[in-house]
Amino acid sequence: MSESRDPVEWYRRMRRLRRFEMRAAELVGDGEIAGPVHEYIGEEAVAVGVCAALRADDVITSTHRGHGHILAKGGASDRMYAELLGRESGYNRGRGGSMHIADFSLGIYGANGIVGAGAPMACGAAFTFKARGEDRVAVPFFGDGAMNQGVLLESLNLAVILRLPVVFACENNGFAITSSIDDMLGGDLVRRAEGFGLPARSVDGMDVRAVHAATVEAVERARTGGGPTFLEFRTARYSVHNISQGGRMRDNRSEEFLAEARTRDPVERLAGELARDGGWGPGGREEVDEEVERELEGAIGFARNSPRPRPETALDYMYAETYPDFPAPGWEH
Ligand SMILES: Cc1ncc(C[n+]2csc(CCOP(=O)(O)OP(=O)(O)O)c2C)c(N)n1
Repeated sequence: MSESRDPVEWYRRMRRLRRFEMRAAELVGDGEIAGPVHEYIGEEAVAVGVCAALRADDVITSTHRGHGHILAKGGASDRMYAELLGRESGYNRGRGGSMHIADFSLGIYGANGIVGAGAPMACGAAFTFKARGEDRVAVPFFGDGAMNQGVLLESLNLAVILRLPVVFACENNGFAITSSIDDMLGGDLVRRAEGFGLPARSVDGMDVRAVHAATVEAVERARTGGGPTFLEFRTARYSVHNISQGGRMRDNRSEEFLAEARTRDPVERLAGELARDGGWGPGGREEVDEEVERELEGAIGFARNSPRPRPETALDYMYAETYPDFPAPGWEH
């Protein structure tokens, strides 16, 4: 999905993320999706604001809560639903499920179930861009919980010493599964990042305009050789950590906490601003919403009508059969 500075387009993308997730939750409830689904609802402004500041040839790495990042970078909803429903037409031919969706052609270097693991991958991509003299940028998305992972901290250090074109996008929703950041994080998130020697700032992650503006600035710095930036986006996830056929996970956040978060809803906030400023086109919000519903309805239909992998192919694609340069000349067992 291309760069965009159009707030109506941002709304369309956020609405698409939200409705994609709501329909996915229904499909879990109906027993059509077997694996776990980590809903992104409430955090839409982060993925949309960040990805709208990226070029098509920039890359992202994602997380276990990845649907929003993938859709915002241009992922196809039909192939995503097909993957969630375990169909051959899915991004991973139905074998990967929610946490392994990737599309290298769109610069999506993959969702990732290993907390923090997208950061070194983004550094690797950025290192390649720099070595080749390309002005491309890599953005790892990760949560506040990942800030306690060693590999994330090593990646911050590496990005600084190699002056890599990376924009670290930290989605601080205040919780890692059921653990509050107040109980889990020593010091302050932004100051911790600053300690590695890169510019770091905190941004209202419920405001897509603020997310976009901060990212544009960081991307510009990275693209022009200024090195990495750390952005903390203060956001909120509305749902429990994940849902699955096994039921909903325990949630120890209070009703008051969730109710307060919903008063800052990113989708409704932008919709309200557009209404106030006369920013909607002739068809208004309704036209955009209907367009999104039509797309998702078609995407779910596509997934449902796609065949499941045949059982005898269960091990296909598990192992690489050949490596172009392996074994290397002279290499012996
Ligand atoms: C290396 C590793 N450790 C632990 C886990 C188990 N785990 C899955 S999600 C999660 C919490 C992640 O929290 P955060 O990074 O804040 O992301 P959020 O779920 O809030 O989006 C944990 C601990 C894991 N998947 N990988």
